[in-house]
Amino acid sequence: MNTVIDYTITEEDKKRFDTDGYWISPKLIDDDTIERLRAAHERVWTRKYDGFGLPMHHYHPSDNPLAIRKFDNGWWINDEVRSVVTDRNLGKMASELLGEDHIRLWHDQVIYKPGTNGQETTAGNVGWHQDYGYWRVSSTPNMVTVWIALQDTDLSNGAMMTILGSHKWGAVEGSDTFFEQDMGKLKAKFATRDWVEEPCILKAGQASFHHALTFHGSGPNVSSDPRLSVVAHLMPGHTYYRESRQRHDNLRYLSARPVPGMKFDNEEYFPTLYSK
Ligand SMILES: O=C(O)CCC(=O)C(=O)O
Repeated sequence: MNTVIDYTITEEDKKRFDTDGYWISPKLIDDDTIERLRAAHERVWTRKYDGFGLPMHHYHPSDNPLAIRKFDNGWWINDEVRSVVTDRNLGKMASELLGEDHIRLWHDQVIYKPGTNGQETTAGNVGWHQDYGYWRVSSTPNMVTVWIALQDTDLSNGAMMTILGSHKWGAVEGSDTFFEQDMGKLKAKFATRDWVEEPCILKAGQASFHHALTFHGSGPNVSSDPRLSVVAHLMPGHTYYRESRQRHDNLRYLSARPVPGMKFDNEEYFPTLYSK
């Protein structure tokens, strides 16, 4: 049983992804699943976990209720999240967009951006960054992030924005800036070429798929409700550890003493979503 609909990427979808660095999907999950994932959010933030494990990271500043919160690898501790981020049909779409035969999960995120109810604060911002800015240990930047909205999402509740075509800029130095919240300062740093911001306007259940080199970020959620999402970061099956000055916690799941060249193919930690 799949949680995600079976959608075949069209030539036009692929062209959009290749040209702009992102693509907006049709509604991928039904209303019941959306409700279950919203309930999953409530459970994980109160540390009610499925199974006996822990997530990879848990970022939840206790001193500011308006701060962005997130889990990495929510699939380790929540069954609903697992059913979506490991779904074969999600992998199939990624495979078609990236032109890769085999797709695995790199890791996931469960993200909660509180509503400020009109209060001005940058605490919920996600700074302009490239995902690959964090993933330089991966042998390929040909990876994709699937950001699934659990409510209608637009700029009023802090929709993610992408920079059109920025995936063609390559891996930009210092682009691991998710947690920096001064969007203007980051723009001044990175907007050395054509900087066209495009919001990802999504209905609940729709997803944006962005390339790992696409700059993206998000501003305040001034609505009165939190903005909830589940995010899957996906990689090709041939991805291996490329030596880099930067490290990533995924190296721990390769081996206690990982060496460059090792493939991220341990099913336990990097499950296959799709194989052609
Ligand atoms: O949730 C956001 O606003 C940004 C998320 C993000 O950076 C990502 O999914 O790669």
